[in-house]
Amino acid sequence: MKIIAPAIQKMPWQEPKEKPVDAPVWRYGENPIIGRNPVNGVGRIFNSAVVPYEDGFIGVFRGEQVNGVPYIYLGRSQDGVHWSFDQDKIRFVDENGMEFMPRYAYDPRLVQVEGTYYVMWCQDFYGAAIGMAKTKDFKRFERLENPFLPFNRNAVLFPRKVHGNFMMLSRPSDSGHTPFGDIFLSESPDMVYWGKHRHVMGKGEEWWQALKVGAGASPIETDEGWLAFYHGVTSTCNGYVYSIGGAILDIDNPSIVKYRCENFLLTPQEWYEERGFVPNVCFPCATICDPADGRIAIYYGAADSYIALAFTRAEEIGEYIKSHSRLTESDKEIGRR
Ligand code: BMA
Repeated sequence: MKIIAPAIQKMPWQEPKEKPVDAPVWRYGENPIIGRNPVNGVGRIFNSAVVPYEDGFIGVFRGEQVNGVPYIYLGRSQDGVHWSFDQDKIRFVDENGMEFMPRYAYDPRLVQVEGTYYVMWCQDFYGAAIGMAKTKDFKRFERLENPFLPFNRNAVLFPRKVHGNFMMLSRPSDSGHTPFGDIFLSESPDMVYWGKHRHVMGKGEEWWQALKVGAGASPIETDEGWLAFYHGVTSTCNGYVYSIGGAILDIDNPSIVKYRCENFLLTPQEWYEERGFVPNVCFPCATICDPADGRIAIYYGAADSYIALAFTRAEEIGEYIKSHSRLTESDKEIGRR
């Protein structure tokens, strides 16, 4: 499997200490890369997204303020591993340049499409829904129309248009800690009007993803389809457990799942994943990839308390997903009923 993406100057990377036993995904040895109290007034940073920018990296970070309300903070890094953050949260403006501050903002994703960077997150729109903004310079963040009706979360834009339209995954749900959820796909010619909604994938029969699923990182274009890292959730007598799953979506009709790995790729097992504000959470939100040699770095939130980094290679993860693929009936459909 070959990655189709712009060349990258720098790549956060570490070879595995030992060959992984199951999925070819290994953790960074110095995890977590962002610890507690990273900024004045912010107790925890997690579930955040990064992109290459200028001669380093930039990202939008979920900062849990000390009043308990999440907001989005801007961070910069030279190597993708060590991050510094703006002390103040991002100040969004509306179409007229007037300040626009959502009541709360969490689980941001960040995707560049045709030279513009789009931020999407969960905010209050009479209940949990998707908020969006665009920026070209990471100074002015202008809000866009809310793309979907409430309730919805985990919106993730594709890195390029398909058939001339922007494509976005999302996960309609309820307003709470929703005990259900499938991933859907919607398209838009202009980032304002969204339609042609399609079902992509629902929960799996495998127990680790038997409760709900949600889109994670922006899908990676490859010569075999869109490589999508998502989260799968199981419900235990002690609460939800979030693992990272992998699927390959059809390149022209991404609502069709070509391969879906029956095994999780990463599940909570290290202290920073098992112990924290919400134990047992691995929540992927972004990847950085090197198309030259297929290296992929996965950024994931750990236990709603930290950010951690894991690595894989396109060739190996592609083989693993394909050789352990198990599709449900609805995965194979175009997703329109
Ligand atoms: C989900 C979201 C995530 C969080 C996860 C586990 O519903 O709120 O932000 O990481 O629960 O608590």
